Amino acid sequence: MSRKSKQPKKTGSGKGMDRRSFMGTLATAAGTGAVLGASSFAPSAHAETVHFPTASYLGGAGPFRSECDIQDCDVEGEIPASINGAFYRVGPDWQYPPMTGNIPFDGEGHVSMFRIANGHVDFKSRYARTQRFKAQAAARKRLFGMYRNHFTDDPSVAQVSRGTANTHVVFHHGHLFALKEDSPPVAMNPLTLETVDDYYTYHGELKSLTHTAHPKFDYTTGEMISFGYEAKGFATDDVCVFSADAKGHITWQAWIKAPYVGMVHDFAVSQKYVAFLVIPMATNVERMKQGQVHYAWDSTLPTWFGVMERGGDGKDVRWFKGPERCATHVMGAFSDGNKMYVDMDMALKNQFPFFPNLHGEPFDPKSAVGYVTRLSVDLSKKDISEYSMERLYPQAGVLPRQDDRYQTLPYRIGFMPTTDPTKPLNPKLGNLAFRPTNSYTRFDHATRATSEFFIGDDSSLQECCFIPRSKNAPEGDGYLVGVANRLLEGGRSDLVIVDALHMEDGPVATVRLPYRIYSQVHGWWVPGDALPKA
Ligand code: V55
Ligand code: FE
Repeated sequence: MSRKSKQPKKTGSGKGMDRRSFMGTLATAAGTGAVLGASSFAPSAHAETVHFPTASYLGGAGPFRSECDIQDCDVEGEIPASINGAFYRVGPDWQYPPMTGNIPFDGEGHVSMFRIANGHVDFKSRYARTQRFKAQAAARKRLFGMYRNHFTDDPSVAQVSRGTANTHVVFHHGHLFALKEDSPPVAMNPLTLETVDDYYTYHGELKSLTHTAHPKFDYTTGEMISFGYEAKGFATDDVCVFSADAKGHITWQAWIKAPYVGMVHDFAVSQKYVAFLVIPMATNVERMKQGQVHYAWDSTLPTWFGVMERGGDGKDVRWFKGPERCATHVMGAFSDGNKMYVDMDMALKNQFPFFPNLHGEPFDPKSAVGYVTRLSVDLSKKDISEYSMERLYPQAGVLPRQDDRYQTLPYRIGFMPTTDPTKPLNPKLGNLAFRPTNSYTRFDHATRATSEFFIGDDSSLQECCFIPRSKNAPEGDGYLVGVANRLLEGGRSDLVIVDALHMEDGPVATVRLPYRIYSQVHGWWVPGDALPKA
């Protein structure tokens, strides 16, 4: 497939090349003028020695930069015999030192896999070979500037996709997709983690120029439902919603307009409706032209909750207003008749210290604390203009998940990494600016009961992911997996496996890695029988 057919706006580079070959890799950059001449060692292309400023090591966002393979990781405890599959995770990991002031969300996507079967665990990690990664590798230097700001790029990469593939990794129609919401998916081989397509367009059927990192899966139909925002290009208010069937063909596509151009990070799909939340993390073209990141938090803006019929043409979309709030992730969503319910982790104000507040307010950690909050509207009411909100639990946290088999369906069980302030903190850690994420909480919406796994006083937990105990196990019956950082060991990483029905019992198994791996944004479980044969 030529790059031209895959990427209509980005012509003139490497047409018809085998993108997996070394020459193809070179051509990716050479065709754009980044590296001219036969040798990637042309001195003008990389006059500077690579050196990372110390600050870029902070915040747990890397750089790690090592692609690894460990066969038979060291396991403490017992891996349940029924666990067979792969836990994938992705996060940003700087390939080259970032532009001064750039933010962790702009590092190159690094994907890792814990392949678990018969009590054994193999670990593998590979960078996604995005167009951007390959161009920078060929030039031996950074060519892209600030987070989602093309004004700050080297002119040579104007035709190269900016996507970093650093946010989420999911599996559908045989492909592992590394996702960034400003660009189409990057397809990887689920067994080898080789990049097989750096600009995936669903057999050429994708009309949106962008693709969310949070597609939803309807396990009753095999569909992957997805969307793109800024879908007709930079700073456009167009949102494209679509669905791909089990073979990756787009069978439904609709366009709607957002009330303003703001971050639409996640979305919600029920059997009947699709819902979006637009938050005051607003695209700021003026600031971008001054060399800043894509977003600034505009506290004068409302939130808008948009609901449309799934499978419709989008003309029915209704936008319901709400106050300033920050919410990025959906735990679960369902409809009941004409009512749509969406559970998100929601905070009062900007939750991201590295996205500036537009009106000069200092970042407020208290207003940034997220709580599981249920957003709802009754679409049979023609006269309402606002959505409803209810805080469901007192636990503070972010990155909620569910038993993913229940996506689009009425669901009862949710999970979230939380910070339990009643638990001890190891005195050897001294005075930390923030308490580490020290627990995973299980939420039962039917009874509002919760239970908690506490990792210990010296560790911090990344996002968790649910593994069903068996294919047809009841909702929430299975295990949680997630990476812990051992804070007294330089952040060394362990994968913990917790019985989701016995959260308080501690991990049933701990997979000990010999080093600190880069921090994950999101992760995904793929059962062994869905993976291709080795
Ligand atoms: C998020 C993460 C991103 C991003 C936008 O968690 C939003 C939310 C890792 O990149 O670009
Ligand atoms: Fe996310």
